Amino acid sequence: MRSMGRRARETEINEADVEVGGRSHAAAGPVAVAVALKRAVEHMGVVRSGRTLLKLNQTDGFDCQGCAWPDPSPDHRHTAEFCENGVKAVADEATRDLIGREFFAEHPVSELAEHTDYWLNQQGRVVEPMVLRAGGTHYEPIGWDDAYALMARHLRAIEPDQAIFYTSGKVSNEAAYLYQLFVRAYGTNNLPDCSNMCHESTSVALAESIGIGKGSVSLDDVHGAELIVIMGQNPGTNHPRMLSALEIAKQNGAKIIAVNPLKETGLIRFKNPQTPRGMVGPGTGLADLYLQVRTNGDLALMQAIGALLLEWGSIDRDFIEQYTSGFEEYAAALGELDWDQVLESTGLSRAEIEEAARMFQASSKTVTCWAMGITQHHNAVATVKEIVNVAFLQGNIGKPGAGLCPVRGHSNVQGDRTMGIWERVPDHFLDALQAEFGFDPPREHGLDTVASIKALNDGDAKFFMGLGGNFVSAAPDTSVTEDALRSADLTVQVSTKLNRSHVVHGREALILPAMGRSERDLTGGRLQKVTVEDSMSSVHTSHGPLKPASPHLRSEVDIICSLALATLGESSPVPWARFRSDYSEIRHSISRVVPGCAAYGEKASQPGGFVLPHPPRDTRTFPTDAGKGMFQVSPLEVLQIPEGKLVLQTIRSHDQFNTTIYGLSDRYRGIEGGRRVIFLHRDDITSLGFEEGDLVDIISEWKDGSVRQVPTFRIVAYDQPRGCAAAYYPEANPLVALEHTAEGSNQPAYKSVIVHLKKSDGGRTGVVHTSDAHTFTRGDEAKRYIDPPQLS
Ligand SMILES: Nc1nc2c(c(=O)[nH]1)N[C@H]1C(S)=C(S)[C@@H](COP(=O)(O)OP(=O)(O)OC[C@H]3O[C@@H](n4cnc5c(=O)[nH]c(N)nc54)[C@H](O)[C@@H]3O)O[C@H]1N2
Ligand SMILES: Nc1nc2c(c(=O)[nH]1)N[C@H]1C(S)=C(S)[C@@H](COP(=O)(O)OP(=O)(O)OC[C@H]3O[C@@H](n4cnc5c(=O)[nH]c(N)nc54)[C@H](O)[C@@H]3O)O[C@H]1N2
Ligand code: SF4
Ligand SMILES: [Mo]
Repeated sequence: MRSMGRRARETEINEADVEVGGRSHAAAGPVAVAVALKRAVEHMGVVRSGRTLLKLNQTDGFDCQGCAWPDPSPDHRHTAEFCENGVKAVADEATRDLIGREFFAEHPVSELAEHTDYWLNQQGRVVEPMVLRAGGTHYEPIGWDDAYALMARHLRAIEPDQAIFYTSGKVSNEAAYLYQLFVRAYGTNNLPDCSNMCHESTSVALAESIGIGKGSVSLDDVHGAELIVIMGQNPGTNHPRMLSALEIAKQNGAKIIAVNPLKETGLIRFKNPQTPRGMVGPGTGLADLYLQVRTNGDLALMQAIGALLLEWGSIDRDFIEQYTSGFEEYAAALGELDWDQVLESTGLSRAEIEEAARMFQASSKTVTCWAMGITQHHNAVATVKEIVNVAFLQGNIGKPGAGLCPVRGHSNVQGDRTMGIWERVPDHFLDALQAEFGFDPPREHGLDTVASIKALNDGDAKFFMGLGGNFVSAAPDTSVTEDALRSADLTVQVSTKLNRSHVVHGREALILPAMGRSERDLTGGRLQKVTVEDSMSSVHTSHGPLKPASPHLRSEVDIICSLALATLGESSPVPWARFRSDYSEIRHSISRVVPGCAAYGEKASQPGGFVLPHPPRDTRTFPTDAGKGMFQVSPLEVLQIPEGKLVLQTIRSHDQFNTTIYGLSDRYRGIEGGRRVIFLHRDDITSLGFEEGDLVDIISEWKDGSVRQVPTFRIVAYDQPRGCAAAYYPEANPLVALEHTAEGSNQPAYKSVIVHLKKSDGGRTGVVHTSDAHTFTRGDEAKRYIDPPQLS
């Protein structure tokens, strides 16, 4: 394989190199353009970069592999319709660095397992299917047919419910539709996905409150809003083009409230690289009010704002009467709101909360956006319901310029759910599958991500397949998740790049290399396209311009159909071979099975695609049991942080996409060259007896007496409320106990872990190998208890 020599591919993270500077004062601007171009050229070269980026997010091109933020309508698209992180995502996939059999022959799996996800990803695209035989030390090449036969043998030897089929949210609608179809035809609903770790709390809460688990706004609504509230989201890094939408809104007169414990540069000022004002001028100020809420204080904040709006009579009585139910109970509960608890939970002053409420009062069109800072807590479902309650109060659903805007993560995570990737898909969906194909899909609910890990560890599951993603690093409780994968008979990863889920494996393991979004898919001898859905329910087509990284790659559709044929045989009632050779056949079937998708292929192919129906947004119809928008009453529980402890949240740096670490520059927060840092309030550093720059181990303790520990994190002072702390994901994942999940959604509560710090013994500075990057001690007889909500 070609070793490019343009970049060192042998770089590990040497934490001794970490440099701490000041926070940036504006997001994007010329630096973002420079960084993006540098990364593109390093990975792809000049010509390939140009060819690829001109097709990114264009109607005749491919959908960005990055986040799920929507594209502007076709008549408003620029030639360069992407952001720094979109370029990084493309460059990471379209890299000319390749790894084949020589690489795997040179590196035993035990050696690969020593490396971080950062190093593994740098090695390049996997170019042929590889197998790790039982007891083997190295991955070896395997033919595609032999790989399918191996999987089929395993799948036939177990009960369908002993198999787990994970999906990550980059998978196209066509592949997602076929995957759930295969899994259900095989006989199980065990379809955990990254959404279980991402916006599950949103989906559960919205389904109960408004009858549909998706957001209710379009990009035009954001542009036209009078007030935009951004809660628990860091768009400058994770949804950078959202800043362009916010800029338009500001130019139209909108106000912005940011709710976030951390001062995030991307919520403060934006320098739009597409305008002179952004390149050389001051840029655009974003947040008019920045509420540095204490971690997990959002439920209390929304209750308080609701209470004030009620007190002031600033409510839309007609909307409440006509479209909602449960108002009396809600108003009664808020009438008894305990302001001491509100102030304790939020860490804000009453004046700050009143100022926010006045901004709600003054706005006739409010959009509320949120992401992981809301969904990854024990009470996340309740918090989302409070966001909806406030929207109901002011009638901010189903009118232009207003609505609910959960901002999704992966570029097609929402589409995958629409296509049936869901362990608890409703019966009407299964009925439609049955009518279309004539088999009886299983009706019992399947396992979500957390339950899958338990099932593997308990010996109730034996087979794990990941369609994309990096389950081992993304899931909580790294030790427990690693044990789970190791206990499987066969683990299969359909992947583009190497990651930790390939080196922590079952008794046998397969790596099946798939084509990426940027690549031309000629499966079945014709140019195939796929479709995706963004965070605002808009569906459109995507097809890549590049020659695939290797002739041995297969499309995800091809892999699923071939696996289905090998496992279920030719007598399967599903026309797998036909689907494989012509993806428009898949779209015909989607038209008949998936709600809202009539004439799917035709509509998706129009320039800009089409928007899926959303009854509350479109007609203020609420498909709940009562046919109304449901006010929901939830208790206010204050997250107690015991003396000497901190509440730790785990976040993304500016130079990663989830578990894929692109580089070591978290520019906006002033961190360069390393990742093992813990952000603390300056006064907490002192009161805990440390100094800035000290190396500490982070420890979490649980009710069952188990203890989790990650070594050598450097203390960095950062602007945030007292008692709060932040560290990067996935380095901090070993601290999150598997059972520490959100009530009602079972989503890991990655953003509220009670921890304490201990001075490091200094033994593991420098390069910290993943394999010794955490310790896990099981509880003994004498159980130690810590305060709720750190439950287990
Ligand atoms: N470049 C890049 N883009 C991405 C991703 C990536 O890794 N890199 N990941 C994609 C995916 S899958 C997702 S889900 C999204 C994630 O997008 P985000 O949700 O923006 O990602 P996080 O880094 O988890 O940041 C959460 C934010 O919530 C804040 N926060 C934490 N706890 C609380 C709280 O209790 N209350 C409030 N109000 N705020 C809180 C944090 O300070 C942080 O600013 O991004 C997507 N886009
Ligand atoms: N502590 C903590 N943990 C978290 C979070 C957090 O905020 N804090 N966030 C959670 C969230 S929101 C999410 S969404 C999950 C993410 O969990 P995942 O979606 O499982 O993880 P990713 O890192 O996005 O997956 C990256 C891998 O996907 C593969 N890949 C990339 N592109 C393609 C493709 O086109 N096709 C195929 N087949 N494979 C591809 C590559 O091999 C790459 O290594 O992590 C969760 N984990
Ligand atoms: S905002 Fe998201 S989808 Fe758009 S170019 Fe950037 S990473 Fe890609
Ligand atoms: Mo996500």
